[in-house]
Amino acid sequence: MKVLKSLKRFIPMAATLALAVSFGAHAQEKKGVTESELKYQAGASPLAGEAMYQSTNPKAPPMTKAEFDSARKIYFERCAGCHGVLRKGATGKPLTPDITQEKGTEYLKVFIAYGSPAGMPNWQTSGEMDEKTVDLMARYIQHDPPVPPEFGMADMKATWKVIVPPDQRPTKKMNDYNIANIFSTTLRDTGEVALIDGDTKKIINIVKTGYAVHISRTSASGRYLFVIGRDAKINMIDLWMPKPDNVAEIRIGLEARSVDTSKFKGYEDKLAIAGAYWPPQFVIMDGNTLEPKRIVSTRGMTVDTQEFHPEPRVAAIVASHYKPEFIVNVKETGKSLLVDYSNINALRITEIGSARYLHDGGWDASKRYFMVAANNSNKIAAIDAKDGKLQALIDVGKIPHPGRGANFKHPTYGPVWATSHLGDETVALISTDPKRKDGFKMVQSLKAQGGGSLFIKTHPKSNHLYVDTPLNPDTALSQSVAVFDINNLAKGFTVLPIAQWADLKDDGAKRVVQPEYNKAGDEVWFSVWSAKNKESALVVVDDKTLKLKAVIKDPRLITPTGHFNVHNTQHDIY
Ligand code: DHE
Repeated sequence: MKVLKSLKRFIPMAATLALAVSFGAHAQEKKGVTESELKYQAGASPLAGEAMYQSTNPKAPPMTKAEFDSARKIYFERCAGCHGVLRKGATGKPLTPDITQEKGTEYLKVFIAYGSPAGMPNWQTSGEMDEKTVDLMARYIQHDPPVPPEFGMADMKATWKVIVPPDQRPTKKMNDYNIANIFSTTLRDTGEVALIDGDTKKIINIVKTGYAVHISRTSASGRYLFVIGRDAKINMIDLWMPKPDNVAEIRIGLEARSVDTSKFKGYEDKLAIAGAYWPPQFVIMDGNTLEPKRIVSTRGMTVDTQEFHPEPRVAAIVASHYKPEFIVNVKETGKSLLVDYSNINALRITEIGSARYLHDGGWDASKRYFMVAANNSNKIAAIDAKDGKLQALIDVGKIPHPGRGANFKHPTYGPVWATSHLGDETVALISTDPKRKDGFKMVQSLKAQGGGSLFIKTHPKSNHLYVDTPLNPDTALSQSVAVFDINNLAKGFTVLPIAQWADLKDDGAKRVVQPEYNKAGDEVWFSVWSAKNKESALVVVDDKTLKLKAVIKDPRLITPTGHFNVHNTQHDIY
């Protein structure tokens, strides 16, 4: 403690800033990280539980095996989301031994304890780590990063289960649900999804899925739901069963976020694809059974500096409507891969470079252009799925985060696709009409409630545009949503107090997250997301009147976050 105190005396704020800036000499880009982004990125990685080999680096301060294992667990729980599995840097600076050993233990302790204006949290002064832990972590990051195991075909096959084989599944729909209007709601911390009847608002089933489940996607026919957990476990749910439930499952890696299925004419429901964070790879599977067929590594060169990156994570994946192709967006290399699945024994992959770090995105209204956020570059890359090229790289606000974005006809600019931002309060409207002079440029920037936005949504039948702000530090903003009238954007926005409408019994975080329309496009659903031990709910708003329509509460609705309407997800309507 004495050393830290004296160091802190000699390293006042300005010096800490200088240290922070000089720290990432090899980093691609120096910029402040907002509180919202930190909250978002710094989630626990399932790799924390994996055994890894400790290599002894003679230049690093010594560590016992017990110390190393304990530090490794903390690293994957707290640090890997920003600094990367192999510590090559992403939102956070690179922390490879060539950099950290040069800084030395005392320097690193100050950095970890007090944080930096560039966004590093103050782990010790915030009370989240004690002095001993800070010392442990300062020594740990001077050692070679332990490498988690690979996960190849044999590992996948060992986890693959066909719970109900295709020939034992129903040959027609065996229930009375209007399955096109079912919502699959992520129950993040219980590793489940709630299947909710969109007509009656009743829970149909709670289905066990992977750990910290992330997204759901619908097959081209609308019959199957694919759900992926952060632990890379995919569950395939058959909506034709008397009570929809799992029919197949597999793990495609140790950590993942994305899944989709083939949608091109003639290939409907034939193939599924999932992308992993670790190992950095994607896998193409049989769309009926999840049998793994082809695994492709995404390790390779970055788009800009053209240096090798050992862990480029797979971010959003979409299925093209124009060709038998999946678009696989690779975060750290800043490349979109157009994977032609017409012959998976001779895969043809068109690589389109744009900017780092590709994260999430969605189709424009014509479904020809895939609009993907390059969040660290403050840009949207428009990928032309018909001609297989980069249509444009468009400057937007700070850290765009569209989810799948929102498409509507702007009274002045015609068809636009919109994204909100994690890092500022703006909503960027991009013209998606290639014939316009200002096509694929930002034609308008609206001011919404604040930064910390994750998702934005509208519907072809609606005149409203909803913008959430679940990661804004101000609870008045994180617990409400802004709504624009598309025909009168100049009027500004109306605020709907969604969390207040939920009328929850305890004082949880009540973050209002992800607007999602029903099939008819006349209702909008929101999650009111509190911690695991607090009450959460779903709130349904009447889109015409902007009045509360229903609150869905149930003790089983624990930590609801994303929700996916079967029809809108099937047809990419947003
Ligand atoms: Fe997500 C989509 C990654 C944290 C809710 N999230 C995505 C996608 C990626 C991703 C790559 C795009 C998938 C696709 O389209 O194929 N998310 C990550 C992270 O790496 C990150 C930052 C940190 C982490 O540890 O996972 C992260 N995400 C979150 C959350 O904390 C959210 C808000 C709550 C939760 O459930 O975990 C969250 N992410 C979502 C949702 C989508 C999503 C609801 C789908 C949006 C859509 O409309 O399709």
